[in-house]
Amino acid sequence: MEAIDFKKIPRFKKLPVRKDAPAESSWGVFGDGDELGCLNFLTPKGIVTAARLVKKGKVFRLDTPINYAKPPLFNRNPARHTILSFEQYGLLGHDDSIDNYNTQEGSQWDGLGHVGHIRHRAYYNGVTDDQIKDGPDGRLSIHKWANRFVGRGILIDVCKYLTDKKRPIDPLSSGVYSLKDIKAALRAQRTKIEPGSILLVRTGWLGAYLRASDEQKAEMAPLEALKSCGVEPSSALCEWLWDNHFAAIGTDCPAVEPWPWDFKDEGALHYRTLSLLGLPLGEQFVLDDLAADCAADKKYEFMMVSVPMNLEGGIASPPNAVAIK
Ligand code: UVW
Repeated sequence: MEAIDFKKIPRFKKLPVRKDAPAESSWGVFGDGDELGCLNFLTPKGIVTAARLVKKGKVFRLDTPINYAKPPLFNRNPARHTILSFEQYGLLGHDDSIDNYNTQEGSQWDGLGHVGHIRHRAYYNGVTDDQIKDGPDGRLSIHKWANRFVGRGILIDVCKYLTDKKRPIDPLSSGVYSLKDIKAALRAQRTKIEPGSILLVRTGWLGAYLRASDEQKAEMAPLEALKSCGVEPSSALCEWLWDNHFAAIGTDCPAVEPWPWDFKDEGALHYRTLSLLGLPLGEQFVLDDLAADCAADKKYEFMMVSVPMNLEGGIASPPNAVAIK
């Protein structure tokens, strides 16, 4: 992890810096071989500053329990957990086996190998499909983030903001939280953006999902049936994220952007962020308790520690994240 001169980072309007790179891409900004994208905005100085935000000793776990969604969304498979006994060796003891585990079955960071650009047929920084699949040290692997994801986190509770304004969005619809609403919520909270922050946006989806009946959960789980709110998938949103040097964006909804999104639409946020900017997307994060605490003490900033799985060649990971205040 290195210091970074934020003043030298080109503005979004000046992207791309490489002639052969797609429009609105950051390819080459951090070097042609870079695999970390916007995580480069997390710096040692940023970590020290983040640690100073710890005042109360309160810890908020941001991951759902494994297999929380029954059934998992997007036709993903549930994990099978078995407790294995050591009894045959004369030891009173156990260990675990988790089979069939999909790293995206619940809370997750989408790694930069999760989605490549539909037209450019390439992932962040021009990495090809073969380079991703090619063995244990695959390019853009999630294990390259395993000791990177620490810094100042901020929460924007746009769900609360719009609910307070009597303009709530139904989280279980494909409703859109606009950039205008997100900025207004930020102003209402009086939260300052600092370069190198990890942005969390509360949409209210996870709470609404958890309140649904078992039958409703079963009905909404398949990829073809799911409907979810999300943030505006626009160039303007990406400009705001990039020019403020956000390191990542995580939300409590299934796709950050509204679901369904059209895989043929180049304007989808998955393409704009993962493939073009190298900006990690976090989904199905647990934010309600953190949001309640932020509303109570009016402090929407905290230290965030996320330790993605050390899975060589991995595509995504549960965030293994905590916010500490
Ligand atoms: C897809 O968008 C396909 O998956 P996810 O929302 O988990 O990134």
